[in-house]
Amino acid sequence: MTELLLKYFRDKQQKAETEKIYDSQCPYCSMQCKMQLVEQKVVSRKTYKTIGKDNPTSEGRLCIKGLNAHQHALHKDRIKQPLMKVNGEFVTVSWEVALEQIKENFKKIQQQDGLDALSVYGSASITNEEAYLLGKFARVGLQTKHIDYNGRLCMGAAATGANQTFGVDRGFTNTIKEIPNTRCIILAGTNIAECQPTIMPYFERAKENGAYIIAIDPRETATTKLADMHLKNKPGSDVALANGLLKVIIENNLVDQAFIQDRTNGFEEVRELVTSIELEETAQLTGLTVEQIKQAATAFGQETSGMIFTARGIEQQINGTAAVRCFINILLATGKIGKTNSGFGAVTGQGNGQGAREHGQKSDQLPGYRSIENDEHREYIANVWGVNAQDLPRKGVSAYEMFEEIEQQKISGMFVMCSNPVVSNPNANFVKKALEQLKYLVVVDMFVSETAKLADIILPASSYLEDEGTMTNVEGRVMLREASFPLPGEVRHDWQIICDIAKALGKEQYFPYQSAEDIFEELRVASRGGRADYYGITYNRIRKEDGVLWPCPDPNESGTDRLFENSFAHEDGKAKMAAISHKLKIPKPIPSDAYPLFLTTGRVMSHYLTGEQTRKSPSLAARNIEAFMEVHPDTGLKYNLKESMLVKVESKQGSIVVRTKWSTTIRKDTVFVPFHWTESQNVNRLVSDELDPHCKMPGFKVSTVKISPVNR
Ligand SMILES: Nc1nc2c(c(=O)[nH]1)N[C@H]1C(S)=C(S)[C@@H](COP(=O)(O)OP(=O)(O)OC[C@H]3O[C@@H](n4cnc5c(=O)[nH]c(N)nc54)[C@H](O)[C@@H]3O)O[C@H]1N2
Ligand SMILES: Nc1nc2c(c(=O)[nH]1)N[C@H]1C(S)=C(S)[C@@H](COP(=O)(O)OP(=O)(O)OC[C@H]3O[C@@H](n4cnc5c(=O)[nH]c(N)nc54)[C@H](O)[C@@H]3O)O[C@H]1N2
Ligand code: SF4
Ligand SMILES: [Mo]
Repeated sequence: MTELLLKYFRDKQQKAETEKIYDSQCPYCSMQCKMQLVEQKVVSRKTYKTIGKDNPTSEGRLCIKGLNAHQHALHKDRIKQPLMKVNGEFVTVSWEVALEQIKENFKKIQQQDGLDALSVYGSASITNEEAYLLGKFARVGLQTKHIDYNGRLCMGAAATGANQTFGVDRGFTNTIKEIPNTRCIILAGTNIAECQPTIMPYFERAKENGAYIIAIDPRETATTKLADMHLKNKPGSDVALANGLLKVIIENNLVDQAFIQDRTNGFEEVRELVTSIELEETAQLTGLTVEQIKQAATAFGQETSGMIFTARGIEQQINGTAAVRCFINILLATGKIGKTNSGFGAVTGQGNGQGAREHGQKSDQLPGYRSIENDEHREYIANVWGVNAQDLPRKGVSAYEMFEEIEQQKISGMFVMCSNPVVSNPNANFVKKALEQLKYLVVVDMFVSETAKLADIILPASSYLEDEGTMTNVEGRVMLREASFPLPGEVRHDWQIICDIAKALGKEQYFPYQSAEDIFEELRVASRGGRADYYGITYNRIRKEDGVLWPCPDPNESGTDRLFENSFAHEDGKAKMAAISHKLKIPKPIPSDAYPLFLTTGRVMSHYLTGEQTRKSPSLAARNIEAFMEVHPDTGLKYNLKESMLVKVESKQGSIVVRTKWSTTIRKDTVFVPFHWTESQNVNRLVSDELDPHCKMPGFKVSTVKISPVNR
């Protein structure tokens, strides 16, 4: 061997000796891409990079957010000790002191204001084990009815729509692997190219195989560019559009009579409603042409297979549940569900947006998707938890409504875990005031977020690199996030923090866990027999099978790839179609002289939700350093704006200042602002407090605003 080769192998060996690899899953979206953090030690300096790891869903891919996720997790601003507010300043304290203060304040509030005066605000970015435990903590540890979570603002409408229609809510009815083989795809209010980037190859393959893709979005996005047809509808007009599409399908006899007969209820009412609509009215409501509506409907109706995907674009509306149901009506009428290559997909948002909506964080829910108002369900869970069913609280209120209850002095203490509600809730100015009004606020976070700033105490939580547990991904596949990176400072896992507080409150016997797996073992039993049944799933099984799709009631049988092949989950086995008009009791905002433009909100590729994490990542922050308002130049000029200048955006609720960004492809009556920034760039200062009556989803996607230049 030559000297050169020898040197090469020596170097390589040395490198290997100083390289460590840590498994994890991306902390961001529902794709839950598997990844590895590679730590290299060169002399005494450690460097890090993230690489993808093969798995059935993301197939080893990562997007830019995943590739740079370690930058925030390893950031110097991570809090590593509890922080207590003393005279308006945060000081570091020991866990002992922190837990003692929490105990004292929680007990005082319970004695003075009653058990329901304490509230819990949870998250769909924590593991299944933690989401489950947080629900138990509220009901057994604190004995309060007040618990809800950020998923209310996310998957609320999709979940309610699916539950009402199918009787069960697993985001995708089919596995992701079927997408490339379907013939026609409707993407309704979803920007997968920027929000679930590693899913894109499935859709690209579908297109290569000849599928016709229809995208519905008021803006042109990287996703609508993939589509064969882009329906650039007015914000908030999706119910009208779905009903119009179904009218054309029915009148052109593109329905599946046998399927309707055998598998559904309610078709007659739906037929009556939609056929009574004039397409000219649909065109006027949606801002599309009759021709476009006919073309889209026929394209979908005439194909032998098809899939419809919805996301927040149609769901974050005060009739979001209705929009979901009306799009599912199209699948049911054409018999395109419960079959190979045909089905529905509500594209889940957060990393554990699916699992965290199943096991009891919702105000009206118990584990396994059980109902807190159902006596049998209460009895079953009380038994698993070793408490009396009578002692379990009843249902509480939704996420945003908890802030209203603070104002009404029904809630005086709050425990926030893994969420930043000051930035993510509608009517943000009001939410901030409400939180300031609390007697006591505990925030568990990795950073001093906008919400954490208002806390009396901040507890340091572990990150995706450190915290092991299961996450249920976009497909409904339960995955095990292996994580073993050393905990920095005195950071603890969310589940440990819950157990520590429970112990301080004298409830230790109900929270005896030593590991995430211990909690999962209890979750399995608690979910057994429920709609989201995880009983058949174990850590070992997940490891062996690379994830298991729920429902999986039996350890000896496989999970469920495709739902509804023979029946739906309602008692009679049939799906419930719903005849819902676009007309609302409380109408949606429509542009007026005072507020002449639609405002819609959403995301950009490089940032995640309230931006608390991605703004800390230099590689991501560099791509979008600040908020902006996407506006058509014709509209901008009409309001005396120029490209890239500061603009004041005002609604009835409040105002913000951001920079203009010209777009020749957005509707001229609509502007768009992403919600990843805070303070004077927090677009939620403009969004109203109106909620969907069925699921309590805020109308993030439709506000009306006026815009004007900021004179300097
Ligand atoms: N990069 C990135 N990825 C993410 C996230 C992130 O913050 N950043 N968040 C994750 C989470 S939690 C979620 S919930 C998902 C969200 O994923 P998406 O729902 O796909 O994202 P959004 O940008 O909120 O909205 C989708 C699209 O809806 C369009 N839209 C707005 N109003 C309307 C309307 O009235 N009708 C219709 N048909 N469309 C409308 C918007 O223009 C936008 O392009 O993304 C997940 N992935
Ligand atoms: N205008 C507008 N508003 C919206 C939306 C919209 O489209 N438009 N979308 C809504 C949607 S879909 C969502 S999902 C919500 C999300 O809203 P939020 O839940 O408020 O958003 P995040 O930024 O994920 O907040 C998570 C916080 O927890 C911290 N954190 C991260 N990981 C962990 C962990 O493992 N443990 C703990 N304890 N803390 C952790 C982060 O630092 C961050 O401060 O926003 C909603 N708000
Ligand atoms: S953000 Fe989503 S698509 Fe991107 S790497 Fe993370 S999990 Fe995968
Ligand atoms: Mo979300």
